[in-house]
Amino acid sequence: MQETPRANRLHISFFGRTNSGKSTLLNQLAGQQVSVVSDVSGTTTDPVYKSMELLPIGPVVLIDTAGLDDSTELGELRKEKTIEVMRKTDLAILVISSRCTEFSEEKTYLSMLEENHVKTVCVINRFDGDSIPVLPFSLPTLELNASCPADMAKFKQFIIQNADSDFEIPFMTAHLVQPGGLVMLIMPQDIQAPKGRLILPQVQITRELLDRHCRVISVTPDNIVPMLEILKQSPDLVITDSQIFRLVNETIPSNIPLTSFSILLSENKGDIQTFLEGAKAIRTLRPGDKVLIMEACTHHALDGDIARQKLPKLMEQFVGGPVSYEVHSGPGFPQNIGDYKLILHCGGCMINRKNMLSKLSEAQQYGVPITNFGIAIAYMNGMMERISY
Ligand SMILES: Nc1nc2c(ncn2[C@@H]2O[C@H](COP(=O)(O)OP(=O)(O)O)[C@@H](O)[C@H]2O)c(=O)[nH]1
Ligand SMILES: [Mg+2]
Repeated sequence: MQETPRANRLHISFFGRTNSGKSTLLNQLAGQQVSVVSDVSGTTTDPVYKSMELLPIGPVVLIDTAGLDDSTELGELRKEKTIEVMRKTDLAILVISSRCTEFSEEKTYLSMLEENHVKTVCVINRFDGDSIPVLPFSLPTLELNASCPADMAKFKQFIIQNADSDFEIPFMTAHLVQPGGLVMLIMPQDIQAPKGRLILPQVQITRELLDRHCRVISVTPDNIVPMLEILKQSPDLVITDSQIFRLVNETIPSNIPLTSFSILLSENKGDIQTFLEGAKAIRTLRPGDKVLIMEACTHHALDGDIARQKLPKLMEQFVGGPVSYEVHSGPGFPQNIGDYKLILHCGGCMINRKNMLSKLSEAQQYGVPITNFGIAIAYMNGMMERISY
């Protein structure tokens, strides 16, 4: 856990036809051979990821993609992968070779990028001795020679200028507790907790609170009461795993502000208003309605799994009969999302903000309400008035 999680890095992706010099450019920028460079079209197949520090932006991840003009059987699959990458991209770099004489392919890229609301800049890769083509679209553009190390300083500067200056990951707790405040974290280390480490939201929130000079105490649920008894003051804020919201609600005095890791994360990853609105749709569910339970990453499900057992059980009690739920893991939604009455999404600690926002807008486009696990649990336990967000 020493590395900045990929989800908190600015995602910079390279798009463009095969042999335009994308991989060469990425390798030069990263200062190492990350992506295979070759003049055989379609050498880069799966997207290639390289994390690095790009100061003053900070931690970034560079993503190399395959060209869309690859006509092999795998072409269609690559297109899907390309779209998947676009949906998490904060800054797209469209690489155009100076040898290019017509720009239909580039226009296809641009319309796909626009559709996915991706900020885009152009690089014209000047192959030796070539003149520079005139582009039929206007975007911030840099000319360079991808195989020339001396051009990399210009390229870095170009990226820095065009990266969103507001990319800073905002604090999740600033509106709930002041520096110096006392915060109690309730973190069950049950069988689902990974062996020997804390999960990402717990690590991130702890780190943020320490950065903000709060005083942090962590307990498992059995130690809530003993800890409260020895404290000379009440905590200014309690942050719990949302799976035990109900128990914590019964244990923590009602005058102490209470929230959960996933609720704090949803402010940071996406748009909490959309999730709060989405939660209201739970009330309209009827037995048999289709509900999509969406996990961003795959993990081995254990007994008591939140997505497969806890949430379905809670929903069944709330709705008054079993709903027809489907669990889907992975970066994107399944094909048929219009069929669902509701989407319950995990906290999304492993995906970046851009990725979550893309999903919210896709759900919105299909008119399907979406909320996240923590808010759904709070809602079904009648705790919406009780929680702070
Ligand atoms: N002469 C020259 N060759 C380049 C330049 N950039 C890339 N190449 C070559 O063009 C071919 C394709 O480059 P690559 O980076 O793999 O392109 P990609 O398919 O867009 O990733 C390779 O043989 C590179 O060595 C350049 O600026 N000048
Ligand atoms: Mg390549």
